[in-house]
Amino acid sequence: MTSGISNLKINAGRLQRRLADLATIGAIDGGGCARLALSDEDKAGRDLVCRWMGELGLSITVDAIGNVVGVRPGRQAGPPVMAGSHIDTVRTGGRFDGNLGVLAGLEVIETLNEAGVETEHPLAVAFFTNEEGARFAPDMMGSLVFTGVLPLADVLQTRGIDGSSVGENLTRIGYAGNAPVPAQSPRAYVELHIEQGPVLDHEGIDIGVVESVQGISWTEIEIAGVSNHAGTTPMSLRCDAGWAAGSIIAFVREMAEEMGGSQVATVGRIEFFPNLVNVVPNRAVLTVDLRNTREESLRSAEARLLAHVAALRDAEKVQIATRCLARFEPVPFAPEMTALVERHARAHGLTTRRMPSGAGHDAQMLAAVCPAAMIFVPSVEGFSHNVREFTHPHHIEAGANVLLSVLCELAGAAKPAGVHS
Ligand code: HGY
Ligand code: MN
Ligand code: MN
Repeated sequence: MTSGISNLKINAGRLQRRLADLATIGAIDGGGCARLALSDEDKAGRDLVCRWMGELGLSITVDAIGNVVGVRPGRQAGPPVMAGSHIDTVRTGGRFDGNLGVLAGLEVIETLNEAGVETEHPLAVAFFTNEEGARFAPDMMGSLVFTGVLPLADVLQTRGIDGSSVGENLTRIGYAGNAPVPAQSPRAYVELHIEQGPVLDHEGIDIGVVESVQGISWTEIEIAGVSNHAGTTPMSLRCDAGWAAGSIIAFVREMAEEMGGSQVATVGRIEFFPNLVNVVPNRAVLTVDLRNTREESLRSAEARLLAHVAALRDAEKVQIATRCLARFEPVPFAPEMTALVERHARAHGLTTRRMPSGAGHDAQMLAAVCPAAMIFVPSVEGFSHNVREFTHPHHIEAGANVLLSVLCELAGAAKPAGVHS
């Protein structure tokens, strides 16, 4: 058990400096980051975090899908207690989404190194490839391969929104590693992450104890109509792919509002062809992101979307093809892991509330192979996937200290006899 370390605290300034340094890579106006998975910016971010891992004495492995794990040995060999998240971002990313979980993990390692604290079990810090799924679907791609859910060969062939493949980009950035996948399961996995929603901030709560991650359904819809002259084609003779796309956008919005509860719906990506002011579009490609904390409600939303698509085919005489990009059922975290997070947060004198995660996370995939937990810290006004993403420094420090003590308990940290600081 942990002994002589109860007053151990992370170095908040050092963590803030690492967050700021990493945020300079792929920096965009407004203080955010754009490091799409497997881009040159992602490579530069990976190189920096790997350098930090090396400086902390971690032994670094890169697996065949580019997941990177740095391990600090314990007194025993065996599977590590792992902290982790991701360092790829969306195109309008903030500086905390994913990055906080990885850099707070490094901060825990450095704090233990400085204090001469040993652990019974090895400790690891990981970042997983392509958590966002914005360039290559699905999201959580790296952790899905790490845990054996997705076969590597299929994933390497996946083509992204720019037409290039995961495999060619992974090789291009030099992160097609040789560590095997699926990987050995960690002993436990803990992910510190910003909430990315407004709840903790609005309620003035310090720590979110994440009980589950809601279900996710991503569908790409391709509509084929007939291009025609915008001025001469009577409305009754149109097969307008653009109008059909607009109908879907309106439908999913109204459906989510009518369903209520946790149901959300987003059309985030859309393309028209030929995308010209005076031509009726003959092709539209759009994505629909549906989420719900309840699987049966999510299935109902999916069925209603497909029924609307079927009706559109007939009404507008267009062809419509749908392709599933990602589909994950809601994932509960083990009660003993949520209780552990809650107990440590309260021991730090922090306020807590239990809650689901609206966003997807690598932790939901790790939960299938080991005890997993998430620690949320507030996002000011709930902004995320937006350069306005912000978490107050005192919440960053609080979250990292909760991560520290949770990891110390899971890994059996103790000061060796005679070490005093
Ligand atoms: O889409 C998500 O929830 C995550 O940001 N990948
Ligand atoms: Mn994230
Ligand atoms: Mn994200």
